[in-house]
Amino acid sequence: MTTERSLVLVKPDGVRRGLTGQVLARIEAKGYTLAALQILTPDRARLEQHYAEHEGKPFYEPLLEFMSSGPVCAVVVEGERCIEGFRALAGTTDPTAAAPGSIRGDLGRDWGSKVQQNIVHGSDSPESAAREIGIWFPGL
Ligand code: DAT
Ligand code: MG
Repeated sequence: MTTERSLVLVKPDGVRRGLTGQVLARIEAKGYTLAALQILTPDRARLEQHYAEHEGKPFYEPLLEFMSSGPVCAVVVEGERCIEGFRALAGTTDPTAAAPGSIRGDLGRDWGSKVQQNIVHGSDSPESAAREIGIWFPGL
């Protein structure tokens, strides 16, 4: 058994477009559990922590601006190998290139901005998941 937890975000573009329910439905249809959930507009301090690995990259400032532009839905997803599994459900970072059938492939589009507005975030490793869950759900 390798039951894992992953930190998933429905980003401001997903919430704004009314896609939160579809994203959660895909997670549940895959057999994963929603262990915790909250809707909030993240402040810069939280986003600096969350995206620390990307500091200094050309898309970093537009990314933080976009991510603080409205409510996000933060979710702790639980399930067998759900970290890799949710990344597969999400599809690749660029929504234009993401495979049809994936969240980004089916629902995302290129908005021509400096940052990919690709609907969802999912942790990329068990270490990232533990770190990110601590940022969004301290004490969980
Ligand atoms: P992912 O969200 O697929 O894990 P990432 O961690 O490399 O991708 O980057 C975090 C976010 O930053 C990503 O969801 C969208 C944005 N981003 C990444 N690379 C980008 C690029 N080359 N141009 C514009 N935005 C980018
Ligand atoms: Mg990432």
